[in-house]
Formats: sequence, structure tokens, C-alpha cells
Amino acid sequence: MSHALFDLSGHTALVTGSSRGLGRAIAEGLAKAGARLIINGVDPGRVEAAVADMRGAGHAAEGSAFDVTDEEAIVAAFNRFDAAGIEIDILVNNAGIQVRKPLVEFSSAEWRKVIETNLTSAFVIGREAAKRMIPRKRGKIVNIGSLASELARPTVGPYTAAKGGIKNLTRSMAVEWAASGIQANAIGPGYMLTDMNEALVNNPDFNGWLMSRIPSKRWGRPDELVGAAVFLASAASDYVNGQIIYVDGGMLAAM
Ligand code: GCO
Repeated sequence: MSHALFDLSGHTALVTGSSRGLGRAIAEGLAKAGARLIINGVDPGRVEAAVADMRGAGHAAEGSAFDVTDEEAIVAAFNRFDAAGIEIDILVNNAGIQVRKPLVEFSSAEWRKVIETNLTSAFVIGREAAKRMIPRKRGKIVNIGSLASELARPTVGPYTAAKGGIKNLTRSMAVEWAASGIQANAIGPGYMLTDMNEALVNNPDFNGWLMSRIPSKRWGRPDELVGAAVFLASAASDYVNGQIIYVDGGMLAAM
């Protein structure tokens, strides 16, 4: 039996990039806590398949396919929510991409693509959601950061810059919107078993290094983010603002 503090019944959550990966796991977890889900992704087919799966599992879900780097599409999506009477109570800015190569080999276009997908999107979508949350004097914003919000490693420079920005965008959202009843926080996933990390999982050298750095000595599972997501999406976090919760097997605690 879930505790009333963590009950999301009657609330609607938009999770960007939720047709698969971490976003899908978070969406399923919020649905199990009672939320109605708006599934987002850039591919309409993938979004509809995810919605069908969610509905098949007995959850209230619908799709909103749009590219999180397309501001016009974002504004149009929120206008559609308004027209349909859909109030987004919980926003999870999860959508993101990864590109790995030496910093000197990145083109400006590649840099911009990572920054726009992983950071600017959270600002634009957060702005549209907050415009509607502020008059209602309530709302939950959960941005997805990374260990790269704190630490860097070679070959993921744009991603690291974006995720560092997520940490302080979260703080900016918190300090501007807290008085309007909005709680803006972040989750910092550690190394999780996702498609994005498949190349790392299958790299024995990287795996060996990583297992030496993680006290828990294992990769994380996407569903292991659900606890932090439900907490930050629920009344249990009504006095929590501007924080980032790391779900990383202890990696950030270790030298
Ligand atoms: C990488 C990985 C990391 C993880 C995660 C760690 O190439 O180092 O993609 O960025 O995905 O962000 O917290």
C-alpha cells in the first residue's frame, strides 16, 4: 500500500523522451503511483506504441509526439493541452542525447545539437509548463541531470556542459518559481543500463574502470530512478527545492 504522501492520483505528468529508456521507466513508475501520463518522443510510432503498452498495463496514458529542440512544436503541444483541458502538474525533463568524441573533433553544429537537446529543451518546456503552473500556484518540475552535472570525463564535453547547466537551471527555476508553489528539482542518474550506454556496457576496459569507481559494483537499472522520481513528483517533496538527488550506486561519494 503506498503512503498518501507519494500518491499521484489526479495529477498529470509529462515526461519528455518517455517512449523508451530512463524516461519510459520514470513514466511507468509515475503511472504506478497514480499519475495520468503524457508520453513524449520525437517518433510518433514509438510514442503510440509506448502509450498502448501503458494502457495495456491499466495506466491512463496518451501521447504527444514532438521534437524537444523545436520551440514551435513545444508551444503548439502546450496549446493543444490547454485546448483539451489538460493541466500538466508534473514535468519531467528527461529527453537527451549523447555524442562521444574528443572535444577538438566536435563541430559547432554537433555542440549545439547536444546543448539544445539536453539543456535548452528543459528551459523551453519548463517555461511553457511554468507559465501554466504559476497561476495554479502548484507544480512539480523534475530535470534529469547526470554524474556529468558534477564531474567530467574525456569525450563527453557537450553532454557534460549541458548536464552542468541542468543543475543550475534547476536552481534558477527553484528560486524564481518556489513562491508560486512550484518545486523544481533534479535527479542525477549514475551509469544506467540504457541503449545510450550500450557501447560502454560492451567495452571491457570501460566496464572494468567503472566497476572500480562504483561502490555498488554494478550498473544501475532504469527502474531504480522511480523512487526519486515519485518523491520529487509528489507532496512528499513540497518543501524540497533546487536540489539534485544522485541515484548512482555511491559513485559520487567515492574518491
Ligand atoms: C558516458 C555516459 C554517462 C552516463 C550518465 C552518467 O558516456 O559517460 O553516457 O554520461 O550516461 O550520464 O551519469
